[in-house]
Amino acid sequence: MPGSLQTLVTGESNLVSETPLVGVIMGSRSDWDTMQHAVQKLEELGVPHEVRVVSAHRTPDLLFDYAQSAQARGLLAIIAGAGGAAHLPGMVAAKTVVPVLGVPVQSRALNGLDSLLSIVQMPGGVPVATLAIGKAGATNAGLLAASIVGAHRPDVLSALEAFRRSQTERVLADADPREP
Ligand code: RP5
Repeated sequence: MPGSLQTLVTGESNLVSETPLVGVIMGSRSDWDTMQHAVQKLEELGVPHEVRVVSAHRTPDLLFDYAQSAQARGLLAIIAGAGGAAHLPGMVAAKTVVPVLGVPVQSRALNGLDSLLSIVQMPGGVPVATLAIGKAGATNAGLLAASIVGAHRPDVLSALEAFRRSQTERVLADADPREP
């Protein structure tokens, strides 16, 4: 295993107590404001996960190591967020059959339209499940990854169902928009 990946697997700061089932990666630390919402959902739903900056352009070798070893390490889904020329999700998908969920980060220059188009327009044969731009996309990526994990983990599926129920109940209990 390459040194950089060894650090990822053994580095305490990146690990929860269980073997990660979902990898959350992002092109830059500056993506964290957005990507934290995916991680928040994984935490709420009890999904073992790892978090790491992996840049398609600045650390391409790490990207290849990460994607190539993902399946063997037991990852069931990879959430990949990036902004601008957002090649990370597509390049990861090119190197693994683990499902990749792409989150377009809202860029300053073009409001995330560049990120969205970079991620969504994959050639047929190499899929990336592309989410909405920004916080909503990151949140939904966390929920979608939990659904994938839920097929193997009944506890995660139950947590996801409970989340949906409580969301519905919250809306029904507060249905009059004129009330503060
Ligand atoms: C992308 O470039 C990253 O995903 C980030 O959204 C964007 C800008 O990166 P920084 O210059 O802020 O590191 O690769």
